[in-house]
Amino acid sequence: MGKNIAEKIISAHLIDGKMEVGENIAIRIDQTLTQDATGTMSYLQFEALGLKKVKTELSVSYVDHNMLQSGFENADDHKYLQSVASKYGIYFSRPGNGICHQVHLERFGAPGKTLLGSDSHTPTGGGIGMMAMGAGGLDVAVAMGGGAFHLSMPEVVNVFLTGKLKPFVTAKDIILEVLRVLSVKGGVGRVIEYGGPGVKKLTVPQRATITNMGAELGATTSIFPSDENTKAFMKLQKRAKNWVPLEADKDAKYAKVIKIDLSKLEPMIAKPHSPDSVVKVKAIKRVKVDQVCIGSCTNSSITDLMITASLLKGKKVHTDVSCTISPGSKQVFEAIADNGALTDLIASGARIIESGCGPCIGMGQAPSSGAVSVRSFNRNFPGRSGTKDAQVFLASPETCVAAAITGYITDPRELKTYPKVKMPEKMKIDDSGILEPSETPGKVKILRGPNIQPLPINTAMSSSLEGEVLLITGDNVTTDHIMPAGAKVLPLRSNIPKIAEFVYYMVDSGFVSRCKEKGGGFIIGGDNYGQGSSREHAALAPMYLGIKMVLTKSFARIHLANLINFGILPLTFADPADYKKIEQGDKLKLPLVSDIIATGADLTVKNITKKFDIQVTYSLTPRQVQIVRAGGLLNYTRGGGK
Ligand code: MIC
Ligand code: SF4
Repeated sequence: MGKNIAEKIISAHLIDGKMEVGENIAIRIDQTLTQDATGTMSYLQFEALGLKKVKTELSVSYVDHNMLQSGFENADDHKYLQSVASKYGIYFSRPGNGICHQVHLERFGAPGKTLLGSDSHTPTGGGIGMMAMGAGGLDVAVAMGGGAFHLSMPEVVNVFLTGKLKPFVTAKDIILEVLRVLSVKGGVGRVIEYGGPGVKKLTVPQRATITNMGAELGATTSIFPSDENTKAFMKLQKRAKNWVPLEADKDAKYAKVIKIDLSKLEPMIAKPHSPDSVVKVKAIKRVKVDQVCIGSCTNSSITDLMITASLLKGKKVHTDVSCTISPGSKQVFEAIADNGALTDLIASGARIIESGCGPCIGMGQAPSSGAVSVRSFNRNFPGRSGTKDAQVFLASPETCVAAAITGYITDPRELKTYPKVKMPEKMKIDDSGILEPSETPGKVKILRGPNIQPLPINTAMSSSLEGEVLLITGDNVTTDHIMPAGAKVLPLRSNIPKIAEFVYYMVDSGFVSRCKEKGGGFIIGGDNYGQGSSREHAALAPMYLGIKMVLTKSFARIHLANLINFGILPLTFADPADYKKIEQGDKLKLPLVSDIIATGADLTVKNITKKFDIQVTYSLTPRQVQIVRAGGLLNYTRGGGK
């Protein structure tokens, strides 16, 4: 039987398990990437493994998130990351060299390879036919140590593209349409594989926009074939030797096919506060805009910025709008400087920011109170911009420019002439922003500033669990709700005791003190609990506060794995209707839970306060059961577990 692209890559990397949907499989990881906000923890964990060198084909450490240096913390982390990389055989992409996903696509990614990254937008690599997945920092540390990546075999959904995009309709509108159709949980347990004649009409940067924002579907990853366009991109990067063709077999099977006629698409926009709140731009009437931000790992390629510059050329940003532009990489930044496009951007009144994540993660440029911000980014969760009551919309760079010029959310087709921007035929390749690992690693001293605190380690699970419900959340709670980012909190990523003070603080400022007062307890969640980022701090910090169990209607993939990795028991309601019967403050008991999950027997949670039993399920593999019982993956590995 024929194979689709995902099956081809998985079978070539399969170490353990059967490739049947839902089965637990283990695959070999060729490449890893980390970024600074998750990287310090990941390297502390790698150090704890006690190895001399990474065992992957290639590992890269990027600095792109924690770029504001308003205190010593971020700068300390950068030094630590640089020294660790040098010592352990890891390439180091310096601050200013660009956003991890953009730079990895340009300089390191290769079709047919597996890539595991401690960032949820790692699937960007799917734009060149990689099987690229996001994971918690601990899973990435294990992969750097040569360990397999364990996942449940996803089902593969085909998005079949026909036709050609019309002027002012973009790759961003394609992924926004997919999000409209599938929703933020529509990709859970799935790989989204693109195919059909429409694929040929999309360049690599366009494909990468789509695979990048596939993270918002909750998908395991998204992937495109590797074809002539991929080859042209690799050639442009002077890496043609890394190109291999990759396509689905003619008789490949898919769990579902979604057809999109590109010629029928129109400019789309995601309304506050979810990437799947998608409507046509023209449906939004007279919304005044305060801020426009162009950039992020979704839309900061050379073509994105060339289109932005061409549309802004000779125009001025509206006086009521603050417009920022952050190039995705030093390569892109230099190219627009060399060809003069940067001058057009500066002349328009746009504010140019260094290459990095910047406003996307609330690292500066927080909008004014109640502001409307239109961004070419991928997430618009409440408060993520740094301003609690800001209204963030997500759209293409074209729609962003239309808003920047007119001061209102405007269909970009009103700008009339669509610039003819093609992929450049040549790019200047200068890898001076990427440092090679040391040839004398024994001499490298690891630099640990006071911001880098030891990793807290959980204790083994106790035989029974008892405690209070400390919080009940709704559906689609994001890791931005659980463990907020932003300029104030991000610098504490290497300091769990300090960052733990901010768990859920935008949602319920009393949560942390309740945890302390009650000596820990439980969280009850709705559907798709923990969607969004890969940040393991959203599990690690609650663990530090004594959270032992999270009971939900369903979980998002990466957060579920992170809870298990840090020894928090993830359970789901057998009957979702029971969710409504629990109240904050209820006392719950799970008698002999450790033994019960070890045998795989049915599990009941007792509500002592309201005197009723709740049937729960735990879809944990035998290995995951052992990890949770041990109090997390580090304890499990130290105890000899594989
Ligand atoms: C994000 O976009 O939310 C982040 C910040 O890149 C996160 C990683 C992190 O929290 O450090 C992600 O996407 O995984
Ligand atoms: Fe950075 Fe934003 Fe991309 Fe996350 S989504 S990696 S914060 S640019």
